[in-house]
Parts: sequence; C-alpha cells; structure tokens
Amino acid sequence: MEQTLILVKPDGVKRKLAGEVISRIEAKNFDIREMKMMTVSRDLAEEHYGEHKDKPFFGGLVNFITSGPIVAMRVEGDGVLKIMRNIMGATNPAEAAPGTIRGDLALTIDENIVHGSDSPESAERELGLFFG
Ligand code: IDP
Ligand code: MG
Repeated sequence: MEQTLILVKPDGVKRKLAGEVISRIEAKNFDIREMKMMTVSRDLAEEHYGEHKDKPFFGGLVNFITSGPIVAMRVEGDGVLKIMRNIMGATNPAEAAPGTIRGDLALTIDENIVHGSDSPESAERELGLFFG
C-alpha cells in the first residue's frame, strides 16, 4: 500500500494547527500508521532537504525546520502521495487554492505549515530518515 511522509512544520505546531492537519488527513480516510512529535536535528534536516542544498534558501530552510518541534506522520492509502500533495496545496501559499492546507492557513513560502513526499522514491527515502 502506498505511503508518504507528512510533517507538520514548526510554524504549524507553534500555531496549534497540528490537529487541523491531522483532521484533514483523517477526513480523507487515510491511515496514520505512525506519528511522533520531535525536534529535527541539523543533520536530519540537511539530509531530508538534500535535494535543495544548492538553493539560496537552503540555509534558511534548515534553520526553520530545526527551530521548534514538528509532528511527523507515516500516512498510508491508495493514491496518498498525489492526494496529500493536492490537500497541501501549492508550495507558495500565494498560489495555493482555497480549501487546501496552505491556501487556507499559510501566508509565506518559507512558513507553509506542511511537508509531504513528492514521489514514491522520495517517500521511501524520507520515511527511512524519520521512521527507519
Ligand atoms: P514542497 O514543500 O511543496 O515539496 P519544495 O520545492 O520541495 O516544496 O521546497 C521545500 C520547502 O522549501 C518548501 O516547502 C518551502 O518551505 C521552502 N522553499 C521552497 N522554495 C522556496 C523559496 O523560493 N524561498 C524560500 N523557501 C522556499
Ligand atoms: Mg518537496
């Protein structure tokens, strides 16, 4: 069965939106197989976001994701990768449709509340990092 890594990022936890994100996952009837609150180390952050290491925003991204507790989830269901990306909305909240998590709840691209794996290969890699 298809699985993805979902993170409620530090801004989402700080704003007490973890429950809101979990509700939307549950409302879609996906299965949350594992879930934990944790603080991401710099090593884990740099590994998780390794694909972005040459981007100008990489330093800020690592600082942000390590700045406070997150909630990590292993979520399972048919089509969960694509469907969760749809439920999250576009990376930039200014372009995210109303009804999506980012469209409804986020204002800026650097604090956009959620992470979701973008492919089966990313999901396998990221789930290994957070739940391996
Ligand atoms: P995604 O989270 O929608 O998969 P990615 O392109 O994988 O988006 O980027 C990872 C994260 O890096 C984004 O969620 C966002 O918080 C941040 N990010 C992406 N592009 C920018 C940017 O141009 N400026 C600042 N932060 C960015
Ligand atoms: Mg991504």
